[in-house]
Amino acid sequence: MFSKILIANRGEIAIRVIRACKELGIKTVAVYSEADKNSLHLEFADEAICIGKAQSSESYLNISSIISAAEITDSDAIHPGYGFLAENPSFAEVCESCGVKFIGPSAENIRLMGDKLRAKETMQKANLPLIPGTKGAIKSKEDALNTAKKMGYPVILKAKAGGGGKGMRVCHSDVRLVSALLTAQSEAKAAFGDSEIYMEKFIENPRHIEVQIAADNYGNAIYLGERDCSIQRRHQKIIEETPSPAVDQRLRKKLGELCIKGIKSMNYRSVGTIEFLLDEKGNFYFMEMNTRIQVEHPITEEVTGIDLVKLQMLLAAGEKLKIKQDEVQVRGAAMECRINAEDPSNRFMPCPGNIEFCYIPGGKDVRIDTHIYSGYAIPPYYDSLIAKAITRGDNRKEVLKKMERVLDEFLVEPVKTTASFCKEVITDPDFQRGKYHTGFLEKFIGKEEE
Ligand code: MV4
Repeated sequence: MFSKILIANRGEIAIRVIRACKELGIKTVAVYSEADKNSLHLEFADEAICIGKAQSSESYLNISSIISAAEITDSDAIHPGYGFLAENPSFAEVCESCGVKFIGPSAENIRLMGDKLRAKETMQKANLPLIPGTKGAIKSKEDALNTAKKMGYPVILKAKAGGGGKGMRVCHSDVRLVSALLTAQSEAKAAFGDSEIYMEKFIENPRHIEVQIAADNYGNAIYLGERDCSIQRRHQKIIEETPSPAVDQRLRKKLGELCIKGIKSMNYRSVGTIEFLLDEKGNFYFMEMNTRIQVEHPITEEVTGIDLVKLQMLLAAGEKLKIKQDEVQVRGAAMECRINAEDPSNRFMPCPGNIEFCYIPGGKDVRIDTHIYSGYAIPPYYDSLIAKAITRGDNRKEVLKKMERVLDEFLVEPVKTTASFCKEVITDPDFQRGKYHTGFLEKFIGKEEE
């Protein structure tokens, strides 16, 4: 096992990773930007190194600063958290060539899944059903029009190098398609340095279901149930839960076993997530794979009892999976509400600034992953997630009741947060019945322009 891990991240996930290290007896190195000098991850780590200016391009995304910090501190591995460098195959390669273990899958696997078309092709070969769509990138506007005609509207344009909704466009007619293609291409070029766009049939009102998997170096792989991540706003998840109200034992097994085939076919070795769309008829389709630990991983931990961050580290260190599929048990239910420093009454405008007072709720079966404290100033440079409220229980009803209570108790003064909005969503009668899909939030906040 590693003796010292550098955490190349900030906020709640840096703290989450440090906790796992401490419990495994591993020393920790925090890195931080000038804007994060009062952050708790520095306090909790054994060592802390400033890696640059507030802008993430000059700190948390600066590969050479991070590698230098690892070398100076004699760290033997780097945990990238989520976001920033977590799915950057070049970073994973640089780590390996500097003799520092990247805690995640191989650079080759990250690169393969980062190309959304090659990812689909890989999973199709392993028998996963795909959303009908183009095999390659769209070559011209004529190509786009012909393909849409064959496929039938509505269609969706997606960036080959994309994921998570950036550069996506839904089209209902020829008139819109040509201009949508041009905008999608330039957005993709700006965001990913790659303008290639592919087309899929647009699935209306699907649920977003993702399966957690883990695999070792020795051909062993397990799935750890699913998460329903359909409650999103502008492709940002707000509420996630497990099990999904739309997935029964049979579907869970089917999805899980297909995921195992998929990851075995690419010799995947780490934890990871495979995303599916589930349509109104119960058909499901592979969408993409995430090779990182995800924001919402705690709900899976709460129902399986497995610490996914520790597992990720053990797998990176070359250890064997100790648990077999028939020993993975999903018990009860869990939910996560993301508390963002945003104003729900003003188009979710980020509200960074000073927290004069905060109260973090607790109690039985409540878990709050956060980096905030009374007196902490939320910097304006990074994403607005300030806490994750996680509840668990024997069943969904208990989880919901507990979450309501937790959201009421969550106090962050005078900063505006999404806690009250999350409460409105979870107390909605349709949500309470588990009847929701990816378009659900439109009902609350109206259709917003891209
Ligand atoms: C789709 C889709 C429907 N059909 N693909 C959203 C994030 C990214 N991972 C892919 N996403 C979607 N892909 C096909 N073929 C629906 C979504 C989607 C979505 C689309 C438009 C507006 C909001 C959405 C919320 C969740 C998922």
